[in-house]
Amino acid sequence: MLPVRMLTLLMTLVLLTLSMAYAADKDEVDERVEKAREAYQSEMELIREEVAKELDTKEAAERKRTNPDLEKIKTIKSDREELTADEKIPDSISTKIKSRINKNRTKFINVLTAAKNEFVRAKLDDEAEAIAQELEKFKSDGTLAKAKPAAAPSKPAPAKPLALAPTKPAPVAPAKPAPVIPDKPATAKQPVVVAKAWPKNAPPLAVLPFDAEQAKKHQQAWAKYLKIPVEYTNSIGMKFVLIPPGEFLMGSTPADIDEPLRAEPENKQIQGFIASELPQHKVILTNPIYLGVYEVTCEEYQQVMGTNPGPGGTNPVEKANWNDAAEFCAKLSEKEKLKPFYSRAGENVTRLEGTGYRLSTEAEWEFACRAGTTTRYSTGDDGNKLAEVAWYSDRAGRGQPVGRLKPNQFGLYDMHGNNWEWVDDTWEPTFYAQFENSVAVNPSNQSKASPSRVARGGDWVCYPLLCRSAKRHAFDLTSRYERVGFRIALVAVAAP
Ligand SMILES: [Ca+2]
Repeated sequence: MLPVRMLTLLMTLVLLTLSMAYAADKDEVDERVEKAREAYQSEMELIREEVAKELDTKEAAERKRTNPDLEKIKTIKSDREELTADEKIPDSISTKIKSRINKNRTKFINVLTAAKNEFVRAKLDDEAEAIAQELEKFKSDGTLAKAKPAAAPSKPAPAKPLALAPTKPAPVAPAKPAPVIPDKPATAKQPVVVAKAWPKNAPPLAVLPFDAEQAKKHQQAWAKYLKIPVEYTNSIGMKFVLIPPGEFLMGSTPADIDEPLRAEPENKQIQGFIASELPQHKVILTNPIYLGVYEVTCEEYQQVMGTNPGPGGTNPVEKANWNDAAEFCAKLSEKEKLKPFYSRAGENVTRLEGTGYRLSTEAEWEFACRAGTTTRYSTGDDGNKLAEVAWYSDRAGRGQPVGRLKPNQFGLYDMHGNNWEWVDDTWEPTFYAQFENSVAVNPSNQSKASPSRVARGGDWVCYPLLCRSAKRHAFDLTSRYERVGFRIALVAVAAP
């Protein structure tokens, strides 16, 4: 036995070593953050030069016309002046520049988020808090903390062109300015919609967590209330279950993504996807929906589209791009005399907002996947238990026919693994940031700013951490990938 004094000495030594290690880390993290600030600012300077060039070209082109529009020239000139004097980026800039600004912001936000997480892990509470505040401030008005005076923006926020938030806050969940730049800020769709107010006699929302029995009760209560069945089979034999309106925490906490991040020390792209699960935020879904019990199969795809990208049978369809999925929904809606939700022309898809089939929103998908659970997977936190419900880690050598394993508590199969599933939302890595301090009601990102769409659930090759309920991924919407398919939804309407 070591004498108590020796033990105390040892403990002190260990603690001293640990705190020295953290101190060293702190300097390194501080340096990284400072570098990120500088990189952000110098990129913004380059971007402003590009914007200036764009405006000059625009003005010159307008002047060259036979009947130059004097009003237009005036607007361009005033945009140019604001850019020079106030560093305001006008909203008329090209999508290319917008996407460059978004990328720059995202990059900076990711560095700050990672730094905050490191400070939290090292228990450097003050530092973590300072970074959290800087993040908050940057997201809301673009201000950098501790920025070098020379390069700092002279005015805090180019609020007009950068804000996504509605000028009048939405009645239910006023959105904070989003860290993404929409195509047309003034007319862009709000990411938050007004909650449908259900009458007092409507069943309660399905609030997480709940068990299998309660999940059934929620489904039955809403089916009874709407006078519709819990299970529904459509004209071509596709099965659906009723997903009740509900409330849950979407996304992940910094602690939740600690292990997933450590599993990918080298892959910055995957790290970015994982970091996009932050911040965890409250979501309320007010629409009951019917969601496909299975991923759309090759047979079903063949029936509706007349072609089959493979592999065939009751395997989930793969190599369907996002536009193909939207077209499938539109064609099936027409077949069933429902007003289509999407319309496709070539590689352009328009949302018609009809009541027909659509992809679920990202929030609807995660709520349905969790099916009452707040754990990593719908089977708990243990990756080994995932085998009860999912094909993953290449254990079957390829994707499997749908519905071979156990369903989740709502009765949905293959939500984790088998094939990735397209959802309706446009991919923006910082989409969740706007909901950090507010409730997201029926959130749905319909911005056109990004050419990527979100996919969920992981595929049969992914290891468990990539199949988590909160895991987000994105693919180019016009590309066809081996292990990416989809599942469809239909808004459930009360029987007359
Ligand atoms: Ca799946």
